[in-house]
This record gives sequence, C-alpha cells and structure tokens, in this order.
Amino acid sequence: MIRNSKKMVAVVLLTCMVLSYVFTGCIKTNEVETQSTTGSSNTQTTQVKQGETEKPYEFSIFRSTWTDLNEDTDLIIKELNKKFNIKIKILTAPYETWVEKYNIYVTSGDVPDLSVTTGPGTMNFNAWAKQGIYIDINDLYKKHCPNIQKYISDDIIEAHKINGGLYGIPKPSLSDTTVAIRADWLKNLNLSIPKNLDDLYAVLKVFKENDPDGNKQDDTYGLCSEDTLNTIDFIFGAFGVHCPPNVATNWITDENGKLTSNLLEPGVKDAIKYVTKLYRDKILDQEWMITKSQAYVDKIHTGKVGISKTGFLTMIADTESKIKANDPDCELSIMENVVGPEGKYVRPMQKGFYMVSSISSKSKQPEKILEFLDYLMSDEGDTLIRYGIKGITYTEENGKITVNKEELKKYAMESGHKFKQILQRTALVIPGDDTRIPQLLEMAQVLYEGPFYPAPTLQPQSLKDVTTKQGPDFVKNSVAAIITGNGDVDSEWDIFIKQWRETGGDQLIKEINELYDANK
Ligand SMILES: [Ca+2]
Repeated sequence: MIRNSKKMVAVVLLTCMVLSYVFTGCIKTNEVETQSTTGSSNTQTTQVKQGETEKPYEFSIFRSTWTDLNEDTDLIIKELNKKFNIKIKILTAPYETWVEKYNIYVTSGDVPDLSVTTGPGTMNFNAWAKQGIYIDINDLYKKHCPNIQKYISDDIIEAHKINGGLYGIPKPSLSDTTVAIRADWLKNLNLSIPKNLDDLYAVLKVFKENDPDGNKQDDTYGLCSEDTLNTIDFIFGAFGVHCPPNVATNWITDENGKLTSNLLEPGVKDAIKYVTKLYRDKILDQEWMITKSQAYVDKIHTGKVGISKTGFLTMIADTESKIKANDPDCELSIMENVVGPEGKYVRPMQKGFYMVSSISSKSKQPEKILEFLDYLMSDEGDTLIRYGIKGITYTEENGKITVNKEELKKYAMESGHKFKQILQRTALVIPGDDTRIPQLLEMAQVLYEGPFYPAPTLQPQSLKDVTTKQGPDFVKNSVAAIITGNGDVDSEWDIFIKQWRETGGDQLIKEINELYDANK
C-alpha cells in the first residue's frame, strides 16, 4: 500500500501540470474517477477542464514477432490506453525479417517512438545512437523510472552506455541455471553432497562404478557434459574462473581493470587439468565431446547422470519429473558451490539482459513513454501483464491470485501478455506445492547479484576476420583435443594459448580495450 501511494504521488506530480484529468481518467472504474474529480481542489479546476479535452497521446512501439497482436482488440493494450490516456500503435515484423524492416524505418526517418531491439552492439545501433536517432535518457531514466531501477542492476545499465549516453533500457534477463545432484543415489551409497573438488571426484567415481541406481548394470555416469563444457561450468567456478573455455571472446576484467579473454584467466589451465583427469579416469562421460544439447538432456532424463546442470525453476517442475518417468526413485537436490583448492568459488558470468527499449528523439512525449515503461515493472503493471484483468482473466482472494485458464487462452495470454517482452521483472516463480520451493527461491536469489559481463555490447572490428582465420570452432576443438588426447596438458595448453594469441587473439584484446576506453 505504501509503495502504491508513493507511486501515485509520483505519477500525480509528473502529470498534474497538464494532465491532471488524464491521471484521474486513467483509473478504470467510474467510482474512482468520481472520487478523484470531486477531490480536486479549486485551484486545480482549470487544469481539470483543460485535461478533459486532452487527446490521447499516440505513439508507436516496434518489436519483432508481434504479428498477431492487434492494438484495436487486445485486452491489455485497451486497458493501458485507457489508464494512461494513450493510443499504442504496434509496428512489427516476423523474426526472419525484422532487422531489414527496422532498418527501413530508421533510414527513412520514420523511427518508431519506442523501439524494442537487440540494442547496443547489434545492427547499426551504436552509430544510430551517435547520430541522435534515440534520446539519451540518462536523466529521464533517473527521474521517471523508479520501479525499473528497483529491478535492474546499475552494472547492467552502465554496460549499456555509449560514450556515457544511455540510449535504451535493457530488459533484465537472468539465467537461472544451477547444479542438481541425484540425492537418491547419495542415499543409496551413504554419501553426502560434495563440498570441494576432492569430494566431487570421489562422488563422481562411485556414481560411475558402484551402481548408484541399484539395477546391477554399469549404466550410469556421475558427470556428463555438452561438447561446449558449458554444462560443467561449476568446475571452472571452483578454480576461480568465470566461464567454460569454449568461446574466447567472453570479455572479462583483469586485475588491472583491462578487458581480457576468459581463456587467459589464471586458473583455467588447472580446471582443464581436473576435467582431463575425470575424462582419462573414465569418470566423465566418454562421449561428452560429441554430445549436443538434446542428447545431453536425454542422458539426464533417462536417469543416467548423477550431477547435471538445470534451472532453479525447472529442477522440480521439469527435470525431476522427467527423470521419475524412467526412474521413480529419483530425487534431486541443489549442489551448492563446490569450492576449489583455495576454498573459492565464482559464479558464471551473465549477460543479464535481453532486448533493449529505446525512445526516438522525434517522440513528442518521451516522459509519457517512460511512464508507461516504468508501469510494466510496478506491482500493478506486473500483475496486469502476467495475469490480465481482475474479474476477467483472474480472481483474487486474500492476496492469492487464481487465473482463469479459459479466459487467458481466449486472449492469448496463457504465459502472460506479449508486453512482457518489453520489460518484466525477473521474478522467480516456481509453480506447485512442493515443500522445497521456498528454499529453492531463497537459493536462487544469488542470481540477482551477477557477475555481469562488463562490455556485452562491444565487438572488436577484427572479430570476423580472426574467426575466419582460426576457424569458427578453433577454441572448442582445441580444448576437446587436449582433454581427450594423451599428451601433457600443461605444455599443450600453453601451445594452444600461444597459437590463439598469435592468430588474432592479441589483436582482439587490443581492439576490445580501445573500444572499452573510448566508450567510457
Ligand atoms: Ca546401474
């Protein structure tokens, strides 16, 4: 309630100068409208009268894949139009052609008032921003977006700036990945959840060799992975490094504040050595280097894997239930932060956002658009986008929302309204009544802290040339060759790094730092 009142005050302050009637008219029931009107003091009467003739502010929103969104009949758009005295016009294109179509809008000077695009570092966005196509919203954002600021890390906002200018609001997006372990296998073998890399080795070994599922067959692995090693990034975390080494262009900050490749982080080689030992001791799935994503998931679901990557949200609702279909005894637990030799653990880096909302410098009322955007992240707006309208698509009793699935389907809102693709809180919601849910949600809070990539929107100009020269899978293939070969990991790793540097790696590091410095 307090938060709502504060927000009301803020909105009133924002709009009362010219739009006080508009605000009162925003509220959907006549009852409230009457209250507000009668509540107006004498000094506001003139403004109210001016407001009565105020025409709705019409603005366009561009976002790909909204081809079946009809602004004239859509339940939520109609509600928002009424609430803010606006008229939203939808511009869109199918996924395959949106970049082309959006380019035409921009180059013809007909830039949508609000553009939801892949943002800085993609298309010609950075050049367009420098040309003044979009408004620098640095100050407006601070002033008009209190709700958004609650849910987006300042790190992500900073990483989006182009020469200090903020040309869009990124939609927060967190990967909810975690590591799950077969708690039923641990029980069968009288073991506990591993806490460090030595425990982990011991548990993985018996998960392979001691028939943890008790079916008297040698048919399990403690650990499987995709060919990218992304699925066992927690091992790299235990060595204090941020990423699995499948892409060298995940730029991170070194101890001097310069950007460098994740491949060069101290600790990567030791992590590779550990993984190599698992492979050579036949504890890691011997097929990992040829396993693609679906095959990896299949191995987990058929109950052949002891420790696997999953999500906080999907562990109970999806992964566990799918394994149970094959092995009814399955019970998964979160395996938290296995620590390395120095007792440390770092979480994998996240990009932290997906899609960016930018306002055209030709838009007549940018504040109004920001008010709309901020509303999407407010309590009320969040409920509207997730569940629709009370009494139509859901009912509420004692604060508990019950959705009407039939009605949601009628309005194509089974998984919320499409405007969730503009901005939505990254609230973690695990459906169901499982008693483990509160604890999982608490554990998942850690995802909000990052770490986030420092320069997700910058790309060295030579990247394409270097990729062509090295081959697109040069890093991934080299890493796989070292782990699955018979050579000395130490010297082979050094040779690989030298080769990566000399065939363009050093050039990329130089360029990314120039971009990073120029962008400060
Ligand atoms: Ca077995």
